[in-house]
Amino acid sequence: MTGKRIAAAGIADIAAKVDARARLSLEDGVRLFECGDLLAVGHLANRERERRHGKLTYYNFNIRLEATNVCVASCLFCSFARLTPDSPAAYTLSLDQVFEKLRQRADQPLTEVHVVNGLHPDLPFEYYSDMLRGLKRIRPGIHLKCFTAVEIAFFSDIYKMSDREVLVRLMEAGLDSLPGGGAEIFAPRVRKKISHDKADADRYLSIHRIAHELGMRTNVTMLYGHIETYAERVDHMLRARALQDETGGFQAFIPLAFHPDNNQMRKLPAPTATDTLRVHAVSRLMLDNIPHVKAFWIATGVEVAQQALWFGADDLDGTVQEEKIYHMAGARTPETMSTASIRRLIRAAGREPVERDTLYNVVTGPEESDEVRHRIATPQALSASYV
Ligand code: V47
Repeated sequence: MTGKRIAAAGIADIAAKVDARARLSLEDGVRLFECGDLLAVGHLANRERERRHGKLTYYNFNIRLEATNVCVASCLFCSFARLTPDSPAAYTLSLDQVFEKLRQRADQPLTEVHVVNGLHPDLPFEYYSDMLRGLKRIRPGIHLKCFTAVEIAFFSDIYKMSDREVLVRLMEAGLDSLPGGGAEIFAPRVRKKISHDKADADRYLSIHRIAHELGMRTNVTMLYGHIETYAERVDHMLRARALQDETGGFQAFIPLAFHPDNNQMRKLPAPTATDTLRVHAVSRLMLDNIPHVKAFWIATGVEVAQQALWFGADDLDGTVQEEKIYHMAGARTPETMSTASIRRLIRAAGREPVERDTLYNVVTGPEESDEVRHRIATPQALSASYV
């Protein structure tokens, strides 16, 4: 793309800042959202993506476990939560049922278990610590990325511990990192409306700060496409960037597209594909200190996730294998993708697939044949997967 087109798009000064490795401001971020030429914004983001990662695109071999959907919080965007244990469709798995989900995957070369739950008012702390211990007993080498900062805050409040104490005790039980969920939009105007009764932005960020101090890596998400303004999106990114300046502990920024089915914001339209591409691009440009931007294919849709690999994203998350939060909110993506399908989609987008573990160590590079690592995947697992 020529400098002429960037200039015609009105973002030549922002391009010059990016080239000079100067930081973009709130106003720059808003202008990138308002810019009429999406491809010009995407071009700048892609340059930054390629400067960091070339053509490489990361994914991992993981499973998602949602042990309970009972949740005392009443977030307007949520289609997953049930307020009380006796609400219709409320569920809480026994620890044996949780363990069985991992045992069933004994034949798969998984590297990560990602656990997210509702805020259940009646379970003992041991439910969570024994869950971690049991998962590690079944697969000692597996990385446990469990419990959002919002869950950690809830544990501190109901079990009467400090946030640090909760994190230390869960780490002793096997916790390896925190996922990025629960961030939503940090700006108080939005947060008060869409999720007024859970940890606020300062608490979320403080828990991530403590996790980083304790040596854990974490992710940070942003739920977009509902009532937030462009300035509130950029403000969210800047708050994540500021904490990253302090700690360096965030690995990935993950924009999460709002899904409107079966929740209290169902009258709102879902964000469009172009908005999704732009959010990934602006994230890449604003977050100069966070190494990875993830296009979570469950949330964006598979096809848009592929395009996002040219708009700043360098990661697609993983095989996932069972997903409730998005599918209860109307996602039409499959619930799982085989690693062979993920690698094929990445190659079809003109990128090079790299299987990583949670900490971005390379498990399988682009050059290795798909059969090498996945020959032990069962035929059932492959035929149940996407395409
Ligand atoms: O915090 C809930 C979001 C998050 C809806 O860290 C919704 O690697 C859209 O955080 N429409 C949980 N989004 C998922 C999450 C995540 C996903 C992938 C990777 C990682 C990671 C973390 O899902 C919640 C909330 O922000 N969410 N309901 C909805 N209707």
